[in-house]
Amino acid sequence: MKACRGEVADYTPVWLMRQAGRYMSEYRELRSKVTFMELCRSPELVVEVTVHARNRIGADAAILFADILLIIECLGPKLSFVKGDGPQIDPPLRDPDEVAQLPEIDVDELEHVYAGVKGIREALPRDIPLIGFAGAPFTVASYLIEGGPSKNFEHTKAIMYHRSDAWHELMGKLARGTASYLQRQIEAGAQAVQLFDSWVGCLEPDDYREFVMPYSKQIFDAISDEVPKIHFGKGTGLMLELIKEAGGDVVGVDFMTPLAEARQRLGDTPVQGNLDPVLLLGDREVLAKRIDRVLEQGQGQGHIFNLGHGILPNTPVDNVLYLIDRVHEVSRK
Ligand code: 1CP
Repeated sequence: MKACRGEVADYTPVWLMRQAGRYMSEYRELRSKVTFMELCRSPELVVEVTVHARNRIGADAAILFADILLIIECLGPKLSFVKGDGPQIDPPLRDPDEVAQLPEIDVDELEHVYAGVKGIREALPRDIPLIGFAGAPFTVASYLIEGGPSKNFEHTKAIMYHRSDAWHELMGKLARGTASYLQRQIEAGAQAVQLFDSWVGCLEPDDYREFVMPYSKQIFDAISDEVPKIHFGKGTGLMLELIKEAGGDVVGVDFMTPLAEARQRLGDTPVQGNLDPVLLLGDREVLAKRIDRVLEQGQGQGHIFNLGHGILPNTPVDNVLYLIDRVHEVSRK
């Protein structure tokens, strides 16, 4: 929490994006018994997965077990996760004329998420903050429109470039719903929130400014000032200043952007990142050097250590434990 505010902390705090799930055998065992959606809809299981993962690795924060795509069901389409293929949204929103018929997002439908937040807060050690999260409008819109993961975002960009009326209406709807969703997580006990704009790096900065920034900004402006907000996007090296301008107290930096450069360009704004998650798959000696380099470039004060994108499914848990210990040891004053 101190690092989020840019204050001096005893050591550089560390958590890992996607730390709560897929690389842990305990998680995979649980998932062999329930579907991903069943897991997400069960506050008891959400508490178990979130708290277990944080305690197992000793991270300085927990991140809620949920998914950025849960909010899509509030708009009507059905969300499912198919083994090997990732998320599927059915039906995808391909016809821009259908945007006007989409309902306003009612975040009461995500009551189970807030129940999970409340339960996690009660089960976590008192000094470990809980991070709530949501997907940013661009990234969520891309899944809604494409129907699943995408490489070129062609349907998404078709609406954005050619039917900007429908695009702006959709983004407005997502922004209002996402702001309420995050606010409800905060009211339930989330002590920080992160907005994931994972795929926004597929846009040119001027397009970001025109088609995306107003909506991410609307979210940050609408939610409580009392908790720190982290704003992350991958591939954002050319638009860090715009990400900061859109809002949030901390800018998440991906692994392709030199952290020292991010610090220099962002001034006093705290940063989070940015070890390449692939380094956790390999040799400890190389890993150690790279951890130290991130710490050095992060410059201590106002730096939250993290990966530059989510942890990969085949990461050995032992390497995660090593990473967290090393960050603490090397950075401790
Ligand atoms: O893993 C955790 O720490 C638990 C919480 C969590 C978070 C923060 C999950 C559970 N998903 C997310 C965020 C999320 N979901 C993002 C933003 C972070 C990022 O960029 O990685 C994105 C893009 C998604 C969408 C999503 N959900 C994908 C990616 C698809 C693609 O386009 O490549 C996938 C595979 C999922 C499913 C999912 N979500 C979470 C888990 C543990 C899983 C695996 C599903 C399973 O258990 O079978």
